[in-house]
Amino acid sequence: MSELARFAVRGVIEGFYGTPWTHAERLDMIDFLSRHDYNTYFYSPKDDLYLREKWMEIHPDAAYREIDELIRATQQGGIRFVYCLSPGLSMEYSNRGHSDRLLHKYRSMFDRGVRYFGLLFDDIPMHLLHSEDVERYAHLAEAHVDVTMRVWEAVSQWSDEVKLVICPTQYNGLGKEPYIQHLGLHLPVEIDLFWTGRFVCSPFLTDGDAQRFQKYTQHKPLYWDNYPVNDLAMANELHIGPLRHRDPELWSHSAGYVANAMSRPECSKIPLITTAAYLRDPHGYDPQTAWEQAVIEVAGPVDAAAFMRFADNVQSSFLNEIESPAMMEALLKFRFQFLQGDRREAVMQLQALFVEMEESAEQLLKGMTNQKLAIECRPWLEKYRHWAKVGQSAVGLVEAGTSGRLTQAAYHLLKLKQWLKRTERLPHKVCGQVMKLFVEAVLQEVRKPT
Ligand code: LTM
Repeated sequence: MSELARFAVRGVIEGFYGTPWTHAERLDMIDFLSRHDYNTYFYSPKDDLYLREKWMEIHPDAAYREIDELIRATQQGGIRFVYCLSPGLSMEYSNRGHSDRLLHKYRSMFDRGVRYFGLLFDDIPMHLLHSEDVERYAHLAEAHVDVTMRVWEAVSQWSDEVKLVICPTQYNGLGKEPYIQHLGLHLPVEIDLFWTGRFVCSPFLTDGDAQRFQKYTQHKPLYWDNYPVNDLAMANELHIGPLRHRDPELWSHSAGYVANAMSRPECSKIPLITTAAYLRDPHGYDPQTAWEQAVIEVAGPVDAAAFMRFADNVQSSFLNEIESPAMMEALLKFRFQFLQGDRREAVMQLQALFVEMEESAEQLLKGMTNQKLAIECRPWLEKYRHWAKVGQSAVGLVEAGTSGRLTQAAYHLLKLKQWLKRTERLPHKVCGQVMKLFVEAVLQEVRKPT
């Protein structure tokens, strides 16, 4: 790897909607980040009231004690702690009292050792909310520049080491939209701008898009990548697949890369290890290899094989076009072999696969070494076990039906319908559409007149 191929910021943001990480989980994550060559942790859970809804109020004493401990842990681990506030739901940008409140909170963190601050305006309306602001500013971007400059002028006086990042309200697109251009052209280049790429969740992050962003805003984007986060509409997906489709030269066209994690920290570690591999060596990055290593590290060597079988079926996300690849291959092989005439062998092999699937699920549900991982994955593991049962009944039906054992076939058909109903009640995404299509094909055969 070239020594220069290095993202300046290699970060993780606790920036999701949903239950924030616990204090113990944060400490563990900071240790994890330090061991995997990340250098920045952004403290910004959307549902921490004191960072967003009650942004004006100071944190309770107990929270300050925990934050002190987090700051110490980041200092010891060589990680920068970024304290982010999201005032946009209620802030009057023209109100000096409001910006003084912001500064008061940033100052309390500066006095605790924090040198990197975030001012986040994401997920608020694209228009001005208060009549005073409407009178004072031509548009939202002008207000955001004004308040950002007020903050920057104060915090940059505190120390030369202070850094500031803004999350624009429009944080995705082409980079040449009027709002983001206005921000870019009116804010000094030392202030970083978060950018999620073309979309909120961008399937691809490309050098070309980064260059265009810089051309129009005069800033290199600081990538806020919404992977592996799985909040809101993605809540039924478990993003434990590897990072994909990030260009290898992105490091040179960006101010850095920050991954938005899931509210499930132990699960997040799997994709975050693959992300660390990408950040370490973007040109040499191979998603599959990094992923296999990540699973061994997080699930542990005893459970790695079973977990990998499970994980192969839990890859649904905006990054991944192919769902359940191994299962898909096995089903295609089955179909081919079955039609070619070696029916017994085809049935035996597919039944063995579904039995192994159930055994893997049982192993992971009952006694996984990494208990926390098992707890976080439980709903998806349950669904995986259910699909194994569906699969076994379906194969049983095919086998009995094609060998003329009609009583057994009726029994398997009943079982299949029962398991299918139970499985489809579970909302979590496992096996994508692959198992469902297989079962539908089997049921269609059954419905055919003899
Ligand atoms: O992406 C950004 C900048 N903001 C929010 C995140 O807090 C949220 O986690 C993601 C994913 O739902 N989407 C957002 O809009």
